[in-house]
Amino acid sequence: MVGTGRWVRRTGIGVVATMLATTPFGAGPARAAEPEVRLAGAAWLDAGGANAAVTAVRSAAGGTVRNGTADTASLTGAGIGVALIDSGVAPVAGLNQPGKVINGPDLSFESQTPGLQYLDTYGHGTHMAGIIAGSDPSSGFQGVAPGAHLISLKTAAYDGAVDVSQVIAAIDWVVAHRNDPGLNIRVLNLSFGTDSIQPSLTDPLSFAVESAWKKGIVVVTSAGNDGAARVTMPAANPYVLAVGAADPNGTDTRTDDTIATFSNRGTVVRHPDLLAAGRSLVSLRVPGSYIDTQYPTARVGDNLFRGSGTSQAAAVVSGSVALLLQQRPGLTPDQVKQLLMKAADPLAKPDPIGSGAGQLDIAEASTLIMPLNATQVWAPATGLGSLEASRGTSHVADSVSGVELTGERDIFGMPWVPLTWTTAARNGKAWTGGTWNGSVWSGPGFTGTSWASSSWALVTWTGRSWAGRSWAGDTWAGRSWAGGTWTGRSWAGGTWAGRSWAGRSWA
Ligand SMILES: [Ca+2]
Ligand SMILES: [Ca+2]
Repeated sequence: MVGTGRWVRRTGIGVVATMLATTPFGAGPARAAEPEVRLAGAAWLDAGGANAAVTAVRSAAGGTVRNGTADTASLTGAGIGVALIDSGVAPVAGLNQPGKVINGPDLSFESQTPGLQYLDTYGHGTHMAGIIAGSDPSSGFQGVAPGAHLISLKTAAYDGAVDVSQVIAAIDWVVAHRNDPGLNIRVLNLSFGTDSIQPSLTDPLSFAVESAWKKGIVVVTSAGNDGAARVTMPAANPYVLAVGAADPNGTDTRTDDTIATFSNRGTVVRHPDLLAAGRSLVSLRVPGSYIDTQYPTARVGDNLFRGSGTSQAAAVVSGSVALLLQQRPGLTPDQVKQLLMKAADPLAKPDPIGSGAGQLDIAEASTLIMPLNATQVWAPATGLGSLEASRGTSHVADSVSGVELTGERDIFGMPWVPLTWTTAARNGKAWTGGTWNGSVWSGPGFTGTSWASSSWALVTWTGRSWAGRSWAGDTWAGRSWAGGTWTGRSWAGGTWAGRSWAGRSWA
């Protein structure tokens, strides 16, 4: 049903090897044999059974939130919308209840394939969604904010093919629709990063997340999984939350916690703001998805899946922010950032660069008084830099012609005009109905709980039509993801490891 040759990576590097052992920076640690994780205690680390993740990820956030003198379990993130720009969300148990997931426009290459729209053929987005807001009464699985709702923006196809222009369009949509009826988007989880070395002051992706932040959306980004002395883009933007991964080392106590080996350290100038648990987190599985078939040993029971990465760490933070915002809806993004950093627990072995303020402690953050002066005063981004530079080394390619999408143009081949875009995006007006950057990307509005799709009438950057046989027949390949950007890099998925697997598909 999914992934049968429609989207194929042709990097020339084995996908598994790419995911586990190579890094675009050449300095990261090989993570090929992620050891079997068998842990006592720490339920979120190793479920060991269908019910073991029950409180699970909430514990990873640093304890149960205290809400004044009220019941400590009273905060669930209810009423808070968390936008998730990722590979879509599958309607698996825990995410399929009415109102849990609202689909924004499907901006991925799979949007033109009926039956795949909005769905998560990769498996990554669903894993994030489960950590942030999953809630399955039948199994007991709960994410950090089980009462929050998700707004899913699918941008990546099953093999991870995605262009930066698609991600920017999705961010712009979130800003434009944050206050639509029923959405109340206060948080944006973006477990995505390129190896752009363009300064954050000029990088368009950096500008996009900064614009969202300044419109009141807490943007949570992952620092990257290369163990490198840098953070990926857009975590490089100084306003947003850059999240690194902590390794709980198999125990609930934090005294033995360290920075995960794969977590990017950054520099004195820009490094993770804080860490959250990011090793071997258990969340919801998408049977038959790309990661499910590629990493079957990561399965935990039938419904759960284990994953590591700064992606997962970011998702833990996003859920936690939803809890804080339910408790104190008036908090600004700057105030949220300061509360989280003030409450964070320094590691036993201090590392102020790589670990930032320390490890997320949502329980303490919920008790701190609202900061009076939390305003960040970084130089504002201009966004006037290069779209091509924002891609770093990641490019999608037409598998028939081999033509890569490069240069100052989007997936439709439309020219990128920085001043026009920044003027509109800054004000949340980069979208007009279903049109973005001069092309029709989606339908004009919601139909039920999903934003309507639209046929992509225009041609691609190679001049061929999106529609028809060529599209459905393995047209696009992520062959130029030489840096392994998607597989554990762009989406910061990190390592997927685990035990046995019995084949199963989902439909
Ligand atoms: Ca520990
Ligand atoms: Ca603390």
